[in-house]
Amino acid sequence: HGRTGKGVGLASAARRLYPDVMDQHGAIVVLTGAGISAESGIATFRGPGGLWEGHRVEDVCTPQALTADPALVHRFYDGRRAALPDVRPNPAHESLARLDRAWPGDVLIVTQNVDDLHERAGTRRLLHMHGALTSALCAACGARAPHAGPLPPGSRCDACGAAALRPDIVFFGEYPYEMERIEAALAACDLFVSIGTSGAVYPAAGFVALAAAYGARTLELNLEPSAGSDRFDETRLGPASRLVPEWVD
Ligand code: BV8
Ligand code: ZN
Repeated sequence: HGRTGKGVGLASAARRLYPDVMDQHGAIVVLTGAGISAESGIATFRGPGGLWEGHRVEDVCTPQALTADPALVHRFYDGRRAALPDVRPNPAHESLARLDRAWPGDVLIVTQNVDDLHERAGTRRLLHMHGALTSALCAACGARAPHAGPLPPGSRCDACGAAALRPDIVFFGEYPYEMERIEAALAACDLFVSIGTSGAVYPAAGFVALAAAYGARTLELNLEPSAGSDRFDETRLGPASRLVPEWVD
């Protein structure tokens, strides 16, 4: 490449990183977690201030909690959805959007996050494996539809009419979205990069081992060592808003 001015930066950065892997426009899979949105002002889960009304995400983000106390669970997600207009993408989201636009090979950004900061930065090859605050799921017919504003328990589904809308969030014990597509991308990628995740939650925490088993090079960009750091070829410690632009550009 080098056809577009932008391409030169990416190409030289990639060659500097993994010359053997990236010359032939290698395929890249990026996994992001709450750490990439921390500098945009969205609290992470397992750091200081990671609790919400004294609850751990593991206690609020389950089908049992939704059945036992729907108002609490809906309130948890309504509060996080309402905060979206007050935050904006940071340089880490913006440089991943540049990578998505400028890299000539395959790129897939898989996020565990439910905020819309990757979309708002312009990333298109994006997949929310744990769902999204900006959509609602019908517990009766499975329809998913964009949703803004509060989502009170008993909200009605436009597709089937049932009063069964719930936050479109993958709870603990529920199957993450698009696992087949993710596994295929991991099997085919030349480089796997993990950004801002503690490696505490599966199956996302197992992606590095899967990518490495298929021969990909693996890189971790995180503020502090994670549960999976020793599985990566390389770990760089620091804030995502500095490390991600340095890696991409
Ligand atoms: C499933 C919903 C079956 C949305 C979430 C025992 C062993 C293995 C697995 C299990 C087990 N017991 C139970 C399980 C299964 C369970 C699980 O893994 N539990 C954990 C707690 C042990 N997993 C599930 O139930 C999943 N489903 O397994 O189904 C299956 C089996 C096989 C294959 C397919 C299906 C469903 C998991 C999804 C649950 N939903 N969220 C929401 O409310 O947000 S998980 C929740 O945690 C969020 O999605 C979040 O993304 C995710 C992971 O957290 P992180 O993103 O990593 O955030 P965290 O705060 O932990 O860390 C932030 C990191 O950023 C830190 O490292 C920090 O250092 C760093 N950081 C901070 N600031 C910065 C920074 N980095 C850079 N710059 C900064 N400025
Ligand atoms: Zn429905």
